Amino acid sequence: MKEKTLLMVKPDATGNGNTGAIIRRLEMEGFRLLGLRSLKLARAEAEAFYGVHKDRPFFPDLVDYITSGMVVPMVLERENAILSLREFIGATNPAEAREGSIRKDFGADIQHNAVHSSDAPETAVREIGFFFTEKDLV
Ligand code: FUP
Repeated sequence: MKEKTLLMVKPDATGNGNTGAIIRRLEMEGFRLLGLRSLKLARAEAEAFYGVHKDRPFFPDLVDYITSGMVVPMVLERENAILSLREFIGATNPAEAREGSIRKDFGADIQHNAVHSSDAPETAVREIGFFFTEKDLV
């Protein structure tokens, strides 16, 4: 079944000039780009986006980091997009990520890990809706 998911290029990767290379890999892997933005998140927006982590010790640092520069959220469509994209980006910590994965090749550490992607169907709907409306998606 075709699914939509959200991938967000994070400030370490946009700052290092890796946005284009990451999008290229996604397209080569068969993910079709339906929508794309670039923006800097306000603190309240970042706190809402990562609300599920609000009681975790790393939350303040995560919000500081994700608001420190440009992010590039995008909607991607493919068969089994949510799980296959999670597999393609690799483990949260780049040091543990699969060889050839996006986080292995473009991430530096568990915070500066290049990209975010939705982890389940409900999360994908929520995260797509956070950045895009239906008419943004071709
Ligand atoms: P993921 O779903 O792979 O993005 O990872 P999580 O939802 O577990 O974590 C969300 C983000 O919190 C990660 F991308 C990076 C950050 N994080 C930390 O900075 N430190 C940690 O110990 C765990 C996560």
